[in-house]
Amino acid sequence: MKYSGVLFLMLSTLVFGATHQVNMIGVAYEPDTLNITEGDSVLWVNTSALTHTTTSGVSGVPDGYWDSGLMPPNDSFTFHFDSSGVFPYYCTPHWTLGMIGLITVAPVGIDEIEIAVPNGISSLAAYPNPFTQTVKIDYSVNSAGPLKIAVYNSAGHFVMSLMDLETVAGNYTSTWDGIDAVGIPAAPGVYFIRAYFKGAYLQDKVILLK
Ligand SMILES: [Cu+2]
Repeated sequence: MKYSGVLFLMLSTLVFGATHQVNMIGVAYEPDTLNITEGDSVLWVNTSALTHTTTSGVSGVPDGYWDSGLMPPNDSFTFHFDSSGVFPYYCTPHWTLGMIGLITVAPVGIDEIEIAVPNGISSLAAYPNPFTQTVKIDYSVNSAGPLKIAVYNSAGHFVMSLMDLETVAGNYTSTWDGIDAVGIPAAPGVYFIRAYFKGAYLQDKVILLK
């Protein structure tokens, strides 16, 4: 009984999350970049006198996550983000004028869970370290389950996803070529490579040299 309040709190966080608003002003999204957490929603509001869309994808090519369709002035559209990752989007009539946006969704509990669970990932090693071009990441998984590996910068911000799929037990290697999720070379510095598995993660610190 004493756990029911905690459980309800967890469920309501998962179900409702937070809602972040993006205004459509002129031919721009404001803000045009947004960092949110898994389970959050984004509400786009057309506060301009033009008709816009919010359409997930790049350079006028939709990727199917969401598409508001044409939004006349004062119209709004909401999308719920139930998985982490990087989601570029654009306005169908105005992307050629630079009306594009980016939403980065961090996994839940990123700063809260730091211990690998038993029967999870038993090792994670990145090499060479420091590196200049490409770093390899060797890791071992002891059981089947969903595995995510991603790169974060020294401020804890998401940089790039390296793997996101269902694995079976075994030894694996991933590589990171120093490019971020939108294709821009990452600045030299310290990065963390994290492998998420069954609610916990292991990480290795790597240094990218110029
Ligand atoms: Cu537009």
